[in-house]
Amino acid sequence: MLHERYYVEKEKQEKLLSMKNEKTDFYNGVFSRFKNPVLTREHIPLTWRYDLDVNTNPDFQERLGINAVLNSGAIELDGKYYLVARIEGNDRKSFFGVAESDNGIDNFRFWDYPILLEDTEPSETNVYDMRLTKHEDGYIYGVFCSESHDDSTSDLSAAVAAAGIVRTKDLKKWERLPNLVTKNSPQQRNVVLHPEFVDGKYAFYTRPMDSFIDTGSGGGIGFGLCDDITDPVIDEEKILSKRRYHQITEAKNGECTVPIKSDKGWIHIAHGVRNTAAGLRYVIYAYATSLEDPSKVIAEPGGLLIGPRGWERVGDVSNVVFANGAIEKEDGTVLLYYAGSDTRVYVAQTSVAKLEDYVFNTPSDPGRSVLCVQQRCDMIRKNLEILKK
Ligand code: M1P
Repeated sequence: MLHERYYVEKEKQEKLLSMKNEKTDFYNGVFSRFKNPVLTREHIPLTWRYDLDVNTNPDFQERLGINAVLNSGAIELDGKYYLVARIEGNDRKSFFGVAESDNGIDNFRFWDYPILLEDTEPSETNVYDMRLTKHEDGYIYGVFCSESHDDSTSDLSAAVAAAGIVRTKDLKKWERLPNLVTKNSPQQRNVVLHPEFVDGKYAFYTRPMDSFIDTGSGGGIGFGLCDDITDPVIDEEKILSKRRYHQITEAKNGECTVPIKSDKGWIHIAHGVRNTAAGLRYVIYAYATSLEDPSKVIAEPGGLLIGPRGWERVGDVSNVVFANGAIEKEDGTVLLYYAGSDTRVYVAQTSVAKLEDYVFNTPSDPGRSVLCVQQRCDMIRKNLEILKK
């Protein structure tokens, strides 16, 4: 017999899991927002949190609580939508779990077990933010942050971030490969594997960093090639999306999702960070690179694509939107999964055509207030002429 509270909690959860999601009335012509988050800590199976044995847990207490469900990799396989979510336990350690849905916008349910990675990195303390790449070599790769304590100092909170790599064919069996080595960057986070070979090599979007939080001399999102994914070494990184003074990328930036191929170029979704009196503010932006040379930027719309709004702003790390997964459907619809304030996962719906229009036709940031006003006045003047007719 189970504790009576189990049935109450189970029913509450079933109601949440089977809730339909609807678009909000938010409009900007580029993407739609949805009312409900697609994943929250309440989506985590009760079996992951409670000991259901009434002898060892007579009061039905949560034994291994979950604090948040956030930055999720995303992939479509055989008509189903999968999120490989970052799940953070009450103990602050993150791990990965696969949640599955038929439509990608609601009814996500976690599989029976979280992903147990091969324990090949003895100093690794935490793992998070997996990007999933369907690579043309036939594997699905997961690239994530592998974090260890920095033993070279007595500072308890000093850490080292590296890019961990796993691969799979079915999201069930995962093979762990060595962590990525970038010869010129001591730390890496937000590393994404490009889906195609470039000059016959594996191509990575990197984010060179001098230290764990500050990117320091790291100038932005990098690009590097590696010959052998089973011994992944990048000799040289070229900076493509740069950090810039008084723009959304001033403090740091990072590649969010696997780039999306359009007729005009690779469309990249990234995050930009600025510092404020209230702490770091994370927004999502987009840019494009050339189809012939994915390391060459060909369009850079100014400003943010998604900023934290409403409830998205509230959570463990407030004022943050962060994405690491998107799915392009066969009809060109794009589902972009983004976390609100490191606490829960939302979905935005757009399309390759809309993103292409946005990336190639949104004016770039001219860099100074006076130029921005001129840019806006040019549009207003044209609009007033149109309205006069
Ligand atoms: O707390 C916001 C985000 O901070 C980090 O991103 P970045 O490396 O760009 O600073 C990541 O740890 C991410 O998980 C987190 O959402």
